[in-house]
Amino acid sequence: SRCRVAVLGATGLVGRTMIKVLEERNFPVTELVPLASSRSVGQVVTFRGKEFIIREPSAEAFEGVDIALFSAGATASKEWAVVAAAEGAVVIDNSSAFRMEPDVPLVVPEVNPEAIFRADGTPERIIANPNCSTIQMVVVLKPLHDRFGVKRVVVSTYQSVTGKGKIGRDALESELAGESQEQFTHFHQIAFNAVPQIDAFTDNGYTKEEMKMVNETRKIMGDKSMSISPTTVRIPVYGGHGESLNIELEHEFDIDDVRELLRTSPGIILQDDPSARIYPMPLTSYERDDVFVGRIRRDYWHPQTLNMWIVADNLRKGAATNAVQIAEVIVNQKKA
Ligand code: 11C
Repeated sequence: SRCRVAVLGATGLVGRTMIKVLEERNFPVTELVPLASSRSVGQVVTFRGKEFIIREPSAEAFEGVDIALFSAGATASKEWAVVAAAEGAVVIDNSSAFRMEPDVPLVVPEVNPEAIFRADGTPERIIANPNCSTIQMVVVLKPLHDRFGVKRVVVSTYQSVTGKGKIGRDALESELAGESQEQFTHFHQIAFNAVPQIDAFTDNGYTKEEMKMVNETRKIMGDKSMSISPTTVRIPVYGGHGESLNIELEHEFDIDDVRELLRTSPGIILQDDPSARIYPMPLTSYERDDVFVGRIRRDYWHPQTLNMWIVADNLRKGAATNAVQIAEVIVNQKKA
């Protein structure tokens, strides 16, 4: 059967990764429609050995599109999601434009795949892909919550420069090469540094990135009572976001049960053998689709609380892979 897939933002870091992930996972694309802003028109992307020319988005470009993956920023999403949906596409939107809209599902397939569908079994027309730092955390919280009840999470992030897209990657590269900074619009050097601000501050003293972790997590987990206490930090790495988690549970646990539970949960790879220096790192999670979990241990002072360290490739599970997995759930239920 036909599956025409549009990618809006096809020349960005996430858009390119979406196209790569569609190819790698053998997604049943019958036609690829790569779209981007006028700046990128005429550039080519390669998919399954064939070159495709980038076009600008328009109602016509979305005609006959079944699935539209959006990663061109919130402004473009607000402009084009309704247009694509009116043309009959299911839009899977990686921007923050619709995430907190009550009628728009916010989905991580390991956690709440059922939210994709309406009561009549058809998929919603617009589905939001969460923020990268939220996605990797909820993949780990979900099995813990189902089994032990998660009460409170204190999380500190160590986020890759690629979260800012090409600008972030280029800034680090040029700083490491000792080049002038004038072309970049950031406030602090990131090379050899750590910056405890991602996105703008809100009135409550937390950044927007931190409030995404609070609000998106509660929506995806369907639990408004869970308290999340985040500090988000940019560090000079490529390849993945790290998160240190301190998780207070409602019920007592055995640490080996926790390890076994996470080892067998979907989307997780356990890398937890400290004596052999095995634990997750951005370099080793790079270009992988899973969430890597290690350093699992009981909080020394609070016996009903866990500590762990998790890493995922923010362009993959944090963005492109999660969006393609949502599309996979839709295509697979059509087949069933
Ligand atoms: C970062 N998490 O690492 C951000 C990027 O809401 O999709 C993704 C922003 C978003 O800078």
